Amino acid sequence: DNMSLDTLGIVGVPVSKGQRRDGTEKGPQVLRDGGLIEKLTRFGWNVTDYGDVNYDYVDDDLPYDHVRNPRHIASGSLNTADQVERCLRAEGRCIALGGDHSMAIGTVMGHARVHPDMAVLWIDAHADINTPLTSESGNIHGMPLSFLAHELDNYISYLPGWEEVKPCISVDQVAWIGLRDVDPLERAIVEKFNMNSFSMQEVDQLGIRRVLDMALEAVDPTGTKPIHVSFDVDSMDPLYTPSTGTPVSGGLSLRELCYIAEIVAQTGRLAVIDIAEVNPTLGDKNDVDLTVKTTIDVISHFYGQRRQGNAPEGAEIPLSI
Ligand code: B3U
Ligand code: MN
Ligand code: MN
Repeated sequence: DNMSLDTLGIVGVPVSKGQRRDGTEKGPQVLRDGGLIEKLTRFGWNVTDYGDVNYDYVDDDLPYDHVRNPRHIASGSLNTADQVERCLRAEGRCIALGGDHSMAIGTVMGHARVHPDMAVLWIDAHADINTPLTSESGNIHGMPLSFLAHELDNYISYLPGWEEVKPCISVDQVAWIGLRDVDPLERAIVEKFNMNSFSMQEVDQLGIRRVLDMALEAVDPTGTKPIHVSFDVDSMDPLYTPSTGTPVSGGLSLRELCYIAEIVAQTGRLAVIDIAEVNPTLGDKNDVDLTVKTTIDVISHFYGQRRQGNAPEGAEIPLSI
């Protein structure tokens, strides 16, 4: 393939039916309108926009048990997987703009077709590992990891339309950062499979530097694996990203996200990043503007922006004479 080192693809994943509120389907557009692509271009990236993935409307997509919109999410997830795979093969890197966090079913499946050994950093207030049987809400955005992990296959009940959605990673490939709203049976899953969970408790106890070191050591001990960051903006404190469906106070600061982003960027191995749960229909104009600005800022740090500054290549400082 003709991937050069500085190419990057954008895939919009305008899904909102993984949870109850409309609005996350507008996430890709507000991030584009906020100048994301121009900003990435300024940091030297050759950006190709692959447009938005199709999430087809499905007639009579009745809840199965209490799981809402199962056929719609399954077909959209398969489309997302195809598009992320295509983008990754052509560009080498992909930014998936969501969309609620059910988007990650498709992005991780697509990524796994190209790099099955990827390391996944799941940055979120929530664990998103409910199965259809443990979920109290019936919202699929709280379940993506249960569908993705081989070890949970036996715990997944039948869902209509899900025949082609198959697990593609191991629980050992995942580390969470930022957890602070985990359901009791989700915690039971974390403990049963001895998963890598770094909640806000560990962030407070150890600091973001050690937490990130430990998380990367757990999922990428050799420092060689392609990295998938699944960034739910509700991982951040609602002070910074208020326009999101399930804000939880006591979250990661902008500085902690910038730190994670700069260190991940330094590895040179960030292959796919999901941007999940931006909902521009929640809050007032200030809230939406702040959420979009913060999110674009964080993305920029994942793609080379550094707080110490970035000198242009071959910069010449003007002499006075
Ligand atoms: N764990 C709950 C709540 C939740 C998960 N993800 C979000 N909220 N954003 C659930 O619905 O599964
Ligand atoms: Mn999430
Ligand atoms: Mn969340």
